[in-house]
Amino acid sequence: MNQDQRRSTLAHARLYGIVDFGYVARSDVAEITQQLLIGGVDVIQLRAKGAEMDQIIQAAKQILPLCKSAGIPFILNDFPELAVELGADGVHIGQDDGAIYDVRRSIGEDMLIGRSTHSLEQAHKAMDDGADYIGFGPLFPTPTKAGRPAIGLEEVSKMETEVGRFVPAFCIGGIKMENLQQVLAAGARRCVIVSQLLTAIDIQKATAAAKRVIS
Ligand code: 3NM
Repeated sequence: MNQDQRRSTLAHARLYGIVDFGYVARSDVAEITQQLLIGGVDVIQLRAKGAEMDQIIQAAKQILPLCKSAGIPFILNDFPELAVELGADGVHIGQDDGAIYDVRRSIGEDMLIGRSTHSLEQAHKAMDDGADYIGFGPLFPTPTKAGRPAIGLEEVSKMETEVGRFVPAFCIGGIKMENLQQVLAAGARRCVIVSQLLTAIDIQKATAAAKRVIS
């Protein structure tokens, strides 16, 4: 995927899926990635907090070709240099992972940089600093990022108008089928859903159901 394809795929993306080691056994990485892709996720991230480097590399090498053949960007959480080495489409970084400018300098212009933001102010800053997309949340309390306070729905609409119109913004954190309509009604256009998809009995079906609502 070249730079233009990466950015245009992202511009059309609605549902962002994460292969999160907190829910996915190492042996199931390929199978679960496939289910998310068939279900209709538009972006896939590997999030492997606390994992050994060789496990991250092994998982990324399984996910990458699946994303490539689906025409979907593959984003690595953290580790910009590794993302380059692996040939990932982008890297996702948190608020504490340094300046976007420094990551851009190390990975170049072609790859995507996503930034987690937890307030309207941070969303503006990420856009101004050149993020290709942002995460915005957590909207609701979530076991996937335990301890981080929920920001609620109040700022979603303003964030979409002021930032999301220019830089794809994915709402995240505690989003489920049960509250998805409410999140969209608050102004969200794109979402990340992690635990509800990964703990579903039928991941493909759950993903397709969420995609239908969000599209
Ligand atoms: N980042 P779930 S919330 C990985 O707000 C992550 O930056 C967040 O998982 C943020 O869909 C979150 O299970 C967890 O709540 C999302």
